[in-house]
Amino acid sequence: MWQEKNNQLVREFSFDDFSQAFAFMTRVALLAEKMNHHPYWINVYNKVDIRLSTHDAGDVITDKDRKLAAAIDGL
Ligand code: H2B
Repeated sequence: MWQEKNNQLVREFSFDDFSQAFAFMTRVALLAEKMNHHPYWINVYNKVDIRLSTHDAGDVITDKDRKLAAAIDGL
């Protein structure tokens, strides 16, 4: 589940392999573009570590982050 850490909504996703992780990232990227809200993320092989905050609001968690997190969970 998503956790609040250092003014970021964070969650780590694990997949079977890199291909699945990257496919997930592609879907998140399309969501992010649609919502005009973009993730900070780190991908290493089958793991995708996502950290959401709103830069425009001074790098804090806003409703935009909560909505993107919910949309990612809905994929
Ligand atoms: N993504 C995130 N995570 N935070 C923002 O403040 C933000 C963004 N701002 N995506 C958007 C784009 C802004 O820079 C554009 C100009 O709308």
